[in-house]
Amino acid sequence: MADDRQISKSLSYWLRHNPTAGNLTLDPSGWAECVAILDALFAAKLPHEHSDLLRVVEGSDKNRFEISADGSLIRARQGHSIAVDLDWPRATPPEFLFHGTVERFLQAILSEGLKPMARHHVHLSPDENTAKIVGARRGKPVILRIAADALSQAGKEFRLAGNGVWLTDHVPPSHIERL
Ligand code: HQG
Repeated sequence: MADDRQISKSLSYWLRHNPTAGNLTLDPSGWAECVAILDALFAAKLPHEHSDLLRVVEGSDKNRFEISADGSLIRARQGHSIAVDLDWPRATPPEFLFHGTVERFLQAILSEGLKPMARHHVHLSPDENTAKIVGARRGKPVILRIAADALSQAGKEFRLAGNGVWLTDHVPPSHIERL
């Protein structure tokens, strides 16, 4: 439904980048009150029942949002450009993780490594197919294979977000291979 897509886009914008635009306050871990979100949806002339919010959160293809156990709070699982402490657990990655990008970024990536750019972390996918979908947002996808286990053993910190996306601060060129 077109409205659901617009609700999802608005949630992404408010919860990752600009809470003020929705008149919202986020706590240090990025949570906003569901009630405040319903008000923001109302102000944006979008469907604003609690059920509308739940439907969009549950229908998100990438599990972008998380509702607190008591149902009163909502946050984006990752992708922020504003400062939030996401407190995802440190985890030991599998041997390889994947990153989907496009040809025009390759030269920079292979010389300076993968950088978070506008986000807080480099986002890595658990499988090639997911990486392909991520890369395809920008054009013909190029898949990079990351030697994640080797990096982890060398002390690099990896965190696993609730939706299966792996987060880290930087991937050096030495551990990137183009597939
Ligand atoms: C590239 C979406 C030049 C990087 C997706 C990427 C994902 C460099 C772009 C999630 C570089 C950043 C994240 C360097 C990295 N020089 N370019 N040194 N290092 N890049 O969107 O990984 O729909 O911030 O390859 O599905 O594409 O938002 O990161 O192309 O899960 O929920 O710089 O966002 O999910 O782009 O995507 P992004 P991403 P959502």
